[in-house]
Amino acid sequence: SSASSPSTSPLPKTLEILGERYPTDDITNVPASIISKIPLRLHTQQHHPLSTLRGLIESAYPDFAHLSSLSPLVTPFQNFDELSFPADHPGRSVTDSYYINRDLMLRTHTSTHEVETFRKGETKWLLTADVYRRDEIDGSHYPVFHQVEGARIFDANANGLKEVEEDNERLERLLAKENIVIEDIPDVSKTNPVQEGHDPVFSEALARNLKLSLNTLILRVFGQATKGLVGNGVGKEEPLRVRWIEAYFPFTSPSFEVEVLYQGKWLEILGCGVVRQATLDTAGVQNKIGWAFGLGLERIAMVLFSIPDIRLFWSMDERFLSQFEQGKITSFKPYSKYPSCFKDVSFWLSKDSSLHDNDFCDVVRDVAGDLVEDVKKVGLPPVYPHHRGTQAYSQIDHFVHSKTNRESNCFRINYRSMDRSLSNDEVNEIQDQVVSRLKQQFAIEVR
Ligand code: FA5
Ligand code: MG
Repeated sequence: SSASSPSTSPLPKTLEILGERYPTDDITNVPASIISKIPLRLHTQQHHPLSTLRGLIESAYPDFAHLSSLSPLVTPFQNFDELSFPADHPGRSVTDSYYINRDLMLRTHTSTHEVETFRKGETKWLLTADVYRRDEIDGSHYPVFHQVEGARIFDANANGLKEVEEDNERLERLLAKENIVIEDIPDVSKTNPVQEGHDPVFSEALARNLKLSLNTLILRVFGQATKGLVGNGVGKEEPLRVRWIEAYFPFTSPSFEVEVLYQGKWLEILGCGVVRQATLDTAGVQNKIGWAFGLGLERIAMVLFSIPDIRLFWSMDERFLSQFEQGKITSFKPYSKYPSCFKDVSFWLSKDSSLHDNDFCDVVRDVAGDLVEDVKKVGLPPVYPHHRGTQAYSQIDHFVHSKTNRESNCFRINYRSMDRSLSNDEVNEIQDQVVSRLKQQFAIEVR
């Protein structure tokens, strides 16, 4: 990987994505560095850890449809409205999501495809895809990551309920034999309620089915790791610990998140719940009722394959790629760490202009690509030591100058390649490009 060439005009009239041209407009915010990731589809690349993990998850649901080829270009209507997101939900904001234009965006989650998949008549399905979110820069966040959506729907009648209850008994029996400790919570509660119009008995049975199904999946995925395939997980005799937590999603109720204890840390791996009936109604399957989950692949793959930095998934370096074999969970052996190079950018932001942290990070990523390891806001510049510790300036990463009403910001960029040593000249050149892009795109005055 290397830095992209200096960008000229930050906003062309059209953007080419997967061979098609799309017009830009006043809310376009998807940078070239993100567009270049769209064709890669890591979850389908043979030998890639994300592909192996996808296969492992699919093998736990052999009788489900396995989908993985849907375009990431979706309408905000599909991504949000069809899933009952309120009009003012923060996820819709240009600071959180990537927009091609007002009518087209990059999906922020695989739930985007629930309606169309149910509409096709699928009743048991998994869907794996790349998803896009604007976010901070560090070892565990990347603006592109991968999710697996899973869903199962049943006839909303006595036969359907019987099917769920029988499946629950089967799964209970199966799990009883396994070395797993589950911290459970009620299937429904006042704060995590049955949907209006749902039979409480059916809804509870569905929530149980969802939990049992996912506990079984987790056992398969993490149990694999504990059965000696990798030696650094929980010990062979230690039980696998799973914890269920109450959650909220606009498109499910009741809703849950699941965490797994791995190497002494609780790891959030998925969100799920009983599908909102509005979703199924929109999809034309009003007579069905069911559950869905959405699971993030990177976090699980990082612990299963001992991958220390989320950027490594995007590495083209043979020293990374050649370590993995399709279908096998093996520990990554890091090659040597190259030195960091820290550079600060301090600037004034005039009061009537704005620059979100995510805007800053996107500029850095666009210029530096994967040569940036992390970006942190740093404390007050030493020229104003008297501001330290006072109430108004207790937030150390930025402050407003009392006379000129301008805001001061300071970010520290950590440049480090995963593949080689960076020269000082090279980093200085990248840093210069970052600064000039910032000046070009935002009303800032570099200090
Ligand atoms: C969702 O995306 C929901 N669509 C999940 C869902 C599906 C709920 C179906 C109900 C029914 P959330 O934003 O919490 O929820 O993300 C789900 C999972 O994706 C998280 O548990 C985590 O494993 C992963 N994830 C989320 N954000 C990131 C990130 N920035 N980097 C890596 N993984 C992430
Ligand atoms: Mg979450």
